[in-house]
Amino acid sequence: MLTAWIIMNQRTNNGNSAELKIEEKIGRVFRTKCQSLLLINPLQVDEDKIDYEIAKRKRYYMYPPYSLALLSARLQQYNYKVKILDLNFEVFDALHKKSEPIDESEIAFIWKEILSNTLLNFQPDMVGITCTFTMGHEMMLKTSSFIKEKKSDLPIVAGGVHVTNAPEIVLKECKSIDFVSLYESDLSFCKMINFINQKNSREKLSQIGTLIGGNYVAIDWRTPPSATDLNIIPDYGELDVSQYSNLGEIGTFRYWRPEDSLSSPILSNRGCRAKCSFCSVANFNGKGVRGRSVESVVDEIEHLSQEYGIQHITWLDDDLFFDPKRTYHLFDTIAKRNLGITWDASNGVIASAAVVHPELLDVASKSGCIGMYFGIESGSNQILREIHKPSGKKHFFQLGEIMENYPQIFTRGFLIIGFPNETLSQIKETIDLAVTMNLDWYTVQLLTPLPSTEIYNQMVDMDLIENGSLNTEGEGFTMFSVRESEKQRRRESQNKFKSSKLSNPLNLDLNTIPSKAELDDLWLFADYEVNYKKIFNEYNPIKLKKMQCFLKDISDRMTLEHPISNFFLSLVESKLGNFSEASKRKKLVVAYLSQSNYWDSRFKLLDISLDPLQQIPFP
Ligand code: B12
Ligand code: SF4
Repeated sequence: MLTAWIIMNQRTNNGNSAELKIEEKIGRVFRTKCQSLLLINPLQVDEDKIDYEIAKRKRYYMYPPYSLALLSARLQQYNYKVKILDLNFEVFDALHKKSEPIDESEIAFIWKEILSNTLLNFQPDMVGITCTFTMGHEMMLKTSSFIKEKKSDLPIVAGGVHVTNAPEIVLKECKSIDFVSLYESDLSFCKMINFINQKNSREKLSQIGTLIGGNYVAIDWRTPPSATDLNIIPDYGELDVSQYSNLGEIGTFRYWRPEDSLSSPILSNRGCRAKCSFCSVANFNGKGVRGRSVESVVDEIEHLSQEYGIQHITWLDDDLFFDPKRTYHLFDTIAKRNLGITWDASNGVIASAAVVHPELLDVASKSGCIGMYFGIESGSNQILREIHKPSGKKHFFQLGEIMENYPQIFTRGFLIIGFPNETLSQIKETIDLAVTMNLDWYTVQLLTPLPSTEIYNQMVDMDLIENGSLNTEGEGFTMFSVRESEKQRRRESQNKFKSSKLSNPLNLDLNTIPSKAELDDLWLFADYEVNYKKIFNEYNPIKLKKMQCFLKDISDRMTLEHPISNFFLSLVESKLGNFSEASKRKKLVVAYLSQSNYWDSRFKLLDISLDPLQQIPFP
């Protein structure tokens, strides 16, 4: 099967015939005018994968649907009636109110009932459905099919990053979806609705895909919003944005901001200056970066604070530090307007941008920055070149030094292992780099080949993944359905009582290209090397305080019964002089190890001795 983005490029000269065909299909699907629109955010996790205990610990992401609120604000400018239904919020809200675990069928019952009632009461003329993540594919399909079962003639349009990256797969696997709205749809979707209502000519249609006679047809020329078009504040309608952070995670620095502070996302820039081979942003947003006006962004923060009591914001930007003057002005205005908010850059800042303009870090810290991720990915120059990373090792080393000046900012780095043909020696370079940079924590991930990216095509050519497939299941390179730490926990529960013959994969021949199974094992060892090992020699009280907050979050909320995090938490507590807490954690470590062969063998392989805890008395 040809991949969707190739087809779309081929069709660029074919605009007119595609337009005519799509016009004709719009006429068939939309039989009446389209005045009221229901915009739906489906459940973000498959019904059968939701774990009641994990949900109760607020471990799932819980972002208000920013894209739908933006579309709503814009559609209302044309006097359309819009309602946003966030089924993800509704399910987790219901789940949090339950005192007993609920199963897959009950979860399905919750969202289906709410959706049925909304269809009945709101009586929309069409439904728009969003899907950002490939992992959301199944639930988008189920939600659309359910709508068509209820109302077979109700038109459905799907949009979002995943839909754009794999439009043909989406339409072929889900016949209930009539059209896909491609790329940034701020303007194009309104034009489509205006066309349906005979307020636009056909020539204005853009970024629409559909199946006609089983073949994928698209109008692929784009009308992306300009920087000025972006100056619009999302309208969440009846959604209570203040409730989201009570149900799950927004951003990744929950443990380092004031407890229970209300949080919300915000977007200031669209696009990224770079074009990393594993990332789909350049394909989606096109070349370059467009920034909203500083006033518009700060007005939105003020609105969030006054309307919903938001105290913390998470930037959705891909390239937050683009245009140093504007960025400086933005952070400076936030600081001067005294909005009393904190913020984090969970998505990652380009390391070279921060190193070349350290004044941005200064003003960031004055404007309330408490957490920053940096995209590092690899410590191998060769891999950094191959993936077109906009920063090199020299930037990363410098960054590590500069960030020592901002101890109040929790610094994190993204690392990837498992690039095509990546050797163990290159993986070790990544580990060494991370250790030298000494950021507070690193997220180590196995490479995920996303449709529409350069690396996806390379891996297809190398027969590592199947072309045209979402690669969401199976033993090969798969999309992340759970985080790596959760994957390890699953392996642990399956192997708790088995004696393990594992050897430390870091001791393999340095020229080895680890298999997928070896990478799964390597993850734990790499995670240990870059994150935990350094704690033995850490005595800086601020660093220890950061570790205390983070390790508590891992041990008590993120993954329970984790002897490694509890071991190091015990060590940190004793270094901070909190001996009773240290001994409580020590007791847990001993208990967890005695219950699990899996952990016992890993402790031995990682060479973790309980000796440093000997001085701590048992409670
Ligand atoms: C913020 C963000 C996050 C946040 C969460 C955001 C959220 N809402 O849940 C966090 C930090 C948690 C996150 C995590 C991850 N992310 Co992320 N993330 C993003 C980011 C930077 C911005 C998304 C965003 O909100 N954009 C702003 C809004 C306004 O844009 P939008 O949603 O695209 O909406 C526009 C259009 O799509 C369209 N549209 C959208 N919906 C609809 C609906 C209709 C009806 C219509 C007509 C139009 C339409 O119109 C909107 C206006 O133009 C994107 C990159 C990007 N630029 O897209 C990556 C991105 C989405 N993430 C990505 C990845 C890989 C991940 C992770 C898997 C990383 C990891 N390995 O752990 C995790 C998975 C999270 C999970 N669900 O389990 C990939 C997704 C690829 C994919 N196909 O799955 C992206 C594209 C980045 C990349 N590397 O290529 N992410
Ligand atoms: S710098 Fe980040 S957002 Fe930009 S292309 Fe690379 S991975 Fe994507």
